[in-house]
Amino acid sequence: MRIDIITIFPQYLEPLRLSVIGKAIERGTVDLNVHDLRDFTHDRHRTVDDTPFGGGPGMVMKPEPWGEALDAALSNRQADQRPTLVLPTPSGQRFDQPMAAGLAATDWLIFACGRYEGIDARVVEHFREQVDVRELSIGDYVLAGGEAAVLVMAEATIRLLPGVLGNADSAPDDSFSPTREGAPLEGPIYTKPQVWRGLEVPAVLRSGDHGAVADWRRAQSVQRTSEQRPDLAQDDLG
Ligand code: 6GU
Repeated sequence: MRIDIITIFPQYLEPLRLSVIGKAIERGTVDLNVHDLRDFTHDRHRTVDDTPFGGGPGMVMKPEPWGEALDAALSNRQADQRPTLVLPTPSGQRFDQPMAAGLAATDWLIFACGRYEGIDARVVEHFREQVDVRELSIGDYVLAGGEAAVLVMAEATIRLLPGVLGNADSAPDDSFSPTREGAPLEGPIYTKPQVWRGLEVPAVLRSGDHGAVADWRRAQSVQRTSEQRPDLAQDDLG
């Protein structure tokens, strides 16, 4: 999968080069290209923002650098390629696990990180012809810019690509995995030692009875979901 990220803070995205996501980039599972929006300005101050038409507080990102940056990212594409352009914004649709899976099923993502009050709306209007546009939010709170949200969405997406996770942390059991019907949250987990500071690992997990272990985990998961996320609980489950 190819991923382009356009930002005025390229260093903000460097954490993607760490750990399991970083390995996916090194192996070539992901072709990550981070672009500095200011490289597409032409004035001495490398200006990317201006005051809003109609008045109001804050600044708006100018369309010209975005137009050039997106033209550059889209250059040399094949006629049959239609990338998905993700615009992180608190006024977008809520990003969730099925959306991560949807993004992981595409072969080219472009993330456009806005700062200030946002990007001039004509940029999306113009590029809709060439890309599938998704305006996405990671939750109901306001960040200073899209970069932190792109770290979140890119990591959630990349870890779902084939070969990115080892067997040790498999995706099918994850919280929110579609296989966890009605009880999406994972319950408690334990490792050695069997007793730590007087606290014992639940006996069922050491019983060797796989059916009993599965039943116990399911019950824990149902309980956790109803306690922590009543909005996700399906109240007809044991
Ligand atoms: Cl995607 N961007 C910004 N700036 N703030 C957010 C967000 C995104 N999602 C939640 N808050």
